[in-house]
Amino acid sequence: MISEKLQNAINEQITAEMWSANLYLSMSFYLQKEGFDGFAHWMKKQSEEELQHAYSLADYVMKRGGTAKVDKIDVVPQGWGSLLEVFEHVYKHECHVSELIDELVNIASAEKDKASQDFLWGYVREQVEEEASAQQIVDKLKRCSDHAGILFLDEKLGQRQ
Ligand code: OFO
Repeated sequence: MISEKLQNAINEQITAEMWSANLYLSMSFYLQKEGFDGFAHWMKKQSEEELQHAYSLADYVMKRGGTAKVDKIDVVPQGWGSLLEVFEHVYKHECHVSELIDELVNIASAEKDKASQDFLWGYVREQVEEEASAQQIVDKLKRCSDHAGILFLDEKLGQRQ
């Protein structure tokens, strides 16, 4: 059985994951409007992934005999100054989420809940990948010296499954 403290902390993370899903959906709409269909597609997939994270956290809480909850989701930003600014924001946000997940592991550890630590380590590992992929896109965008490079990247990111 999951402790109430960890259950509540994971429930907060469910809300945070749903906020992330909305953030990325908002970014996807912005990118689509700016004509970057591939970047918009990538971002929509990212939004879907965040929802999956929320679902899987909720499933875990329930599997451990707890109660999963969705709280109020705050509004997300609606506009950015450039393509690079969007992806710098993604990278910064993922670093922030990594800190939130680390804190969940700390709570599970303080509660001596081995199963939850094991489950949450999966999220820690996934954050490493998410930070890296956002950083890679930022780096590539910084290296694009012309419009052709950006269109090439747009085409590539549009292929995300
Ligand atoms: Fe939910 O993984 Fe990123 O934020």
